[in-house]
Amino acid sequence: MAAASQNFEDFLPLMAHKLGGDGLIGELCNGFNLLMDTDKGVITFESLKRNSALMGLQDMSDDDLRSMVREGDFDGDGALNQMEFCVLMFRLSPELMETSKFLVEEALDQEFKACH
Ligand SMILES: [Ca+2]
Repeated sequence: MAAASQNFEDFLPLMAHKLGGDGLIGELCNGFNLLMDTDKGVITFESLKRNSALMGLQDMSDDDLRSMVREGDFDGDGALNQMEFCVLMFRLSPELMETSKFLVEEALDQEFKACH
């Protein structure tokens, strides 16, 4: 399980690039705008706590919210930028992950054909 999600994370930047802001990623990441600290442009523990009810997360404890930020924070700045949030959402949703893998494979396939 750990190995699989590790592989998937490698995909994400490529996929985001392929699908762009108007594609799947854009749809999925709309939640980012709801949860972020509008002054900083990133999701912090505080902004998550303030806005969590909008995402149906009001039952999550402070510890849960904190570990959510910690889990998604790849560059270690203590906040989630849009890409970090998207990756986290994918990791929290195995079903979404499967769909996305398929889309990435399809995109790669098209790329391959375009080169030949
Ligand atoms: Ca970060």
